[in-house]
Amino acid sequence: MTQLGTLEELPQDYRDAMGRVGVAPLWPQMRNVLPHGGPAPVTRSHLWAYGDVRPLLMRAGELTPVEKAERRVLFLADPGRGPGAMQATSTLYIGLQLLMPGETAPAHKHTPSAARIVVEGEGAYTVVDGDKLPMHQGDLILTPGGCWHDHGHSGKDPVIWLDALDLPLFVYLEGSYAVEAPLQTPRNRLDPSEVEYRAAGLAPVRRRDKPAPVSYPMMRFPWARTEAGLRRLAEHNGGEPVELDYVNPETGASCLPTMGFTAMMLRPGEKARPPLRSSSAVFHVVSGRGSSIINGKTQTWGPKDTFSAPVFAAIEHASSGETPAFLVRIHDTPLQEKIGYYEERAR
Ligand code: GTQ
Repeated sequence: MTQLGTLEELPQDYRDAMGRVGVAPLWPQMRNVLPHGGPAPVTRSHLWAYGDVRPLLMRAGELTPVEKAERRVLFLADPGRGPGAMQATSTLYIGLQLLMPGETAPAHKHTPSAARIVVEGEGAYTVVDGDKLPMHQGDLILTPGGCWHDHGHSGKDPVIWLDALDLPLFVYLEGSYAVEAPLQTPRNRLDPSEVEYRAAGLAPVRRRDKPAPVSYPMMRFPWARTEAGLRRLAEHNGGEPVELDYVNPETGASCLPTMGFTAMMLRPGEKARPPLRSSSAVFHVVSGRGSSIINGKTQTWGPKDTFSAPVFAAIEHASSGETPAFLVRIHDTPLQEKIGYYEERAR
């Protein structure tokens, strides 16, 4: 590989002149922005143990009233980017949000898309574009970009959920902003996951003058059905890895434009070695225990823990114990496919 010239080799008066005009030479930085052979990820794999984060979140519940926070969230900061980085990987923002009984988080809509996975507690709900979505443990709830959403809690115990947003992408685009509104008055009806899309593979017949809502027909994926689907697949797929994609039930496409979600089951004692992927990922443990070796580093996980994997990470998951482990994988493959980039490499 040719050794390229450095900035220091250039005369100071030339460097000063470039600075005054607002230009800079590419060649000293060429290999930084176009490293040979493969990317040089900034993200470092990290595990956020629920037992470490939960007490801090509960303390936020005492220190900061929800009115002063709007969203009472501790976000997961990638150690590869230094303290306080508002991203868990290149494109994924992940936060843990606390709502106490009786509290509400006001309605807003924003350009980034969000999804939530319920971690703890019963009785909370999110209202998305007028539909009241109950939040049970493990449920995946979408709040796509541009959709109004507010949160409420009519239960007795604190509720905590995990937020995933494509916020870093929108910040990069200089396109991130929100609009506020009063709390929504929910429609008096069950959400489409309980009605129109109650059975997998079936969608209501539409009329020409009332076409299907193709962008976001279903905002809630109840965990009970996801887990049942995984368990059944595990019994009948010849021992292959068990992973289901959360898709738009009208189109089969990813359920959000830039972020993808899958539910994984590891049978007791099972090891899984996914291909190297150009997408980064965050894994959230719904239940079960195990460990994942990510680029040589072992992350040992249990229920409600969350851990990250950079792009092209070498990953090996293994469950431990007598029961299966269930994880949700959050990734940015849909974005990468849309820009004609997504790559997988065999190991
Ligand atoms: O619940 O609407 O973690 O707007 C970050 C931004 C949650 C939310 C976050 C948000 C929300």
